[in-house]
Amino acid sequence: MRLSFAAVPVLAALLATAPTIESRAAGNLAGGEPITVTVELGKGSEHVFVPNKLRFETGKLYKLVLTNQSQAPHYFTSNGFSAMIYTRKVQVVQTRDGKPTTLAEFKGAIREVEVYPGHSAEWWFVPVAAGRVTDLRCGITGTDGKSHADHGMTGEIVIE
Ligand SMILES: [Cu+2]
Repeated sequence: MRLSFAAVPVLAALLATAPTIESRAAGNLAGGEPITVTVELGKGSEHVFVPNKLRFETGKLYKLVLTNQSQAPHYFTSNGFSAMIYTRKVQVVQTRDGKPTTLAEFKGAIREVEVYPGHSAEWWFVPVAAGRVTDLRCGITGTDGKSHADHGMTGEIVIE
């Protein structure tokens, strides 16, 4: 390939920006120790999120522990939330011989996690956009034909 003289400054400018891109990639926001936030899915026989108002900050790594100590399975679903975060992983951890053991990890864009009674899942993410969404809900339909969201299992998420 032959370069004209006019192209040389452009190429030099491109090369000059290359180390910047590299150093940005090295600064991994999804690395390091996470801030742990725990949300209970269901409280006894009540279909609720506890707490039902969550607040996060952009650029920080969070470990959102979704724990279900109730008798019914529950969803943690929010399309708005998933659109404002970068998911590092969702994982299932079990304590074996007193030590936490990771059973599985899921990567990629996730917008819904279902947790079964007596278990929990960890959603590791970094908020990348600020905003407020009120579409957190559990869409499971109970025996009365109503969803858990109809019974109040809804919530708000604010990212600052
Ligand atoms: Cu539910």
